[in-house]
Amino acid sequence: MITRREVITVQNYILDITRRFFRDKDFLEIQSPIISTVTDPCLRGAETASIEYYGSKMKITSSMIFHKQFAASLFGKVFSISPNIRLESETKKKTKEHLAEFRQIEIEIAFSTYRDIMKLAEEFLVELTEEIDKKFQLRELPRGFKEYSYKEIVSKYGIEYGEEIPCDMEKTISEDRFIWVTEYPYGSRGFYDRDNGNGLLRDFDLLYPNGFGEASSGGEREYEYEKVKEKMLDLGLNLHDFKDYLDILESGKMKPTAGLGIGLERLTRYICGLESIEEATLFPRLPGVLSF
Ligand code: ASN
Repeated sequence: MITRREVITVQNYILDITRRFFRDKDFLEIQSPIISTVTDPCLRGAETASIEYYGSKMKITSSMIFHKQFAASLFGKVFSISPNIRLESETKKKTKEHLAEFRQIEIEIAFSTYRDIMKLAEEFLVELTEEIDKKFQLRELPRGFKEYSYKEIVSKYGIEYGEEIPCDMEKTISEDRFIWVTEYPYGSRGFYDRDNGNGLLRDFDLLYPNGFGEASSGGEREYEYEKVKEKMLDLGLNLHDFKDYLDILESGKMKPTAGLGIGLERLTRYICGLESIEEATLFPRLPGVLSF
């Protein structure tokens, strides 16, 4: 049995390795805002939260995707350990992989492709695994990766084209190595995933080995004002809600970027082999549960 103290010690080490890995590659660490006029609305079923702010409303960061996109446009290569709030439905409690508050290791690079990001993520996860193995006697952690296109997955597992891969299905798909699922169909993801002009997106998800669920998602971003507006309207979003973000795009300050986010508590759960995400943090916020 691993104690909570040991879990948090491993998590400290994960954060040390993460910071060292990205700093060695000339990334700048960015501090994410916790509140903003704009945050990611495309949360696969979860809702964003907001607070009263001097008589108006500000959103609580659900993902710093737009801020890291801008930070990478300014500085080239950035990363962040960023807190997120997502109001998941209470039924998500039983997946053992959802928290309403969690942290992401966020990475974003200007003028890069989703393939560059996948390569970097593999390098990072292999190095992390090796360092953890050297330091702690946990369990055998696989190093291998395999890629399937989203199209291959839906035809192999009978998922309806365009639908998300359900959480329990991710366990069935899982192998004794990491699995990339690439190129989701246009319309199935956020407006910010860049499309290749052929109905597919230049994006990916990454699943942990051995049934530990989703590790990451990411891809190339849309950054052109007209295109983003058009895709927002397609999704039925109100452009006015995204004014501050759209103003940056219109100014031409947003560069083409690509990146990904890796949930810190899910990574900790996977590395430590924990049954539930609840064990991967000292102060878990399970969907619907009020807690200290
Ligand atoms: N972090 C994810 C990404 O980089 C986005 C998200 O969390 N919604 O693509």
